[in-house]
Amino acid sequence: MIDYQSAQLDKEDLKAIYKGMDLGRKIDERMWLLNRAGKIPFVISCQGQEATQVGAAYALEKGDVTAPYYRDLALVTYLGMTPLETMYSVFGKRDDISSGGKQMPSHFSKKEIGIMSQGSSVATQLLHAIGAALTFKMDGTQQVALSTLGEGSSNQGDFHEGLNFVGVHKLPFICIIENNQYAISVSKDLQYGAERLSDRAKGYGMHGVTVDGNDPIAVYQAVKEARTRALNGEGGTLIEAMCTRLTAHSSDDDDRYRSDDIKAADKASDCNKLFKEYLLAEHIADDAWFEDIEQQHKAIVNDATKQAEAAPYPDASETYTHVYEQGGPFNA
Ligand SMILES: Cc1ncc(C[n+]2csc(CCOP(=O)(O)OP(=O)(O)O)c2C)c(N)n1
Ligand SMILES: [Mg+2]
Repeated sequence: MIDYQSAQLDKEDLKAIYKGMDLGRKIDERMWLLNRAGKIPFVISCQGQEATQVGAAYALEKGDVTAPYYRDLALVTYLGMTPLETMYSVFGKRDDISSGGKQMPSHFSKKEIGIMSQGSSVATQLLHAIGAALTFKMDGTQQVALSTLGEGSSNQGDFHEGLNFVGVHKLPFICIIENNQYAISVSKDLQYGAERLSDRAKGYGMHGVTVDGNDPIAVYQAVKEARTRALNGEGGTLIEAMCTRLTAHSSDDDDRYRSDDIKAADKASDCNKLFKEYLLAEHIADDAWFEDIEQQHKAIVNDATKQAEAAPYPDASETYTHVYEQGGPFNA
């Protein structure tokens, strides 16, 4: 971990960051159990990327806008998506705030806290956030837009076109590549030839930096600095956060392409475990504090699970709500 004082964080900040990481992990772990028990159809996991996600979210301010990607459960939870809202979504229940239980889960959106709507086509979310950044620049407001994506998705045309636009117009935009080194089964060596994806920033006219994505303090510092630059009119930043995908790509992927040795090594770099060890070693929190947080989060996740499981599914009459303006082909 980098020195937290040099990042202008104090011990309470670090505890708040850990809490965010732990809550994200606990919701995610529950989702896998529910999936394997046949209760929810699909999980795509944030596990191993919580340090990047919460470190980044911690550096944002009210009024900033995010266009996250499907792995960002810890990020959106920290920003204010409640565990119950997440559970409604994964159960496909009517009260799901993103789609009324009709989209795949993990297409996060929550207008009140600036989370933009998204779909599954990777990298499209960048363009939405860059549009928001253009608005901030035109209106002269003190806001930034942040978008995230995986390293595999950074080979999409949307990424290159979007970041080029950011560079041309010096937009208040922050892009984080959560580089977990796999795009489903394809390892990073078969995805790109560059040594560091942040080097691409130079070609767009942006600032670029690669950070240890297992260190929430380093990610926080990088996003904080990017935010300051953006608000000073110095344009966008591309941050590559090196992290580890601790699970299979999704609940539909058996992950046999990673050897047991690789999986064991990945487990050892679990960011939540490493940050907990750091907080204990630095005497920032003790075992009793961690035990208390665990219990609190378990109770929150239990309540959310029970409530969402008991909630109603959407009615068939709602099939076309928010899909067709006129209420669907039968009513057009
Ligand atoms: C435009 C598009 N092409 C392909 C897919 C199928 N797809 C979904 S996730 C994924 C891999 C993305 O890998 P990466 O960007 O590294 O993100 P990660 O899942 O590793 O976090 C692919 C190819 C898609 N959703 N959208
Ligand atoms: Mg990846």
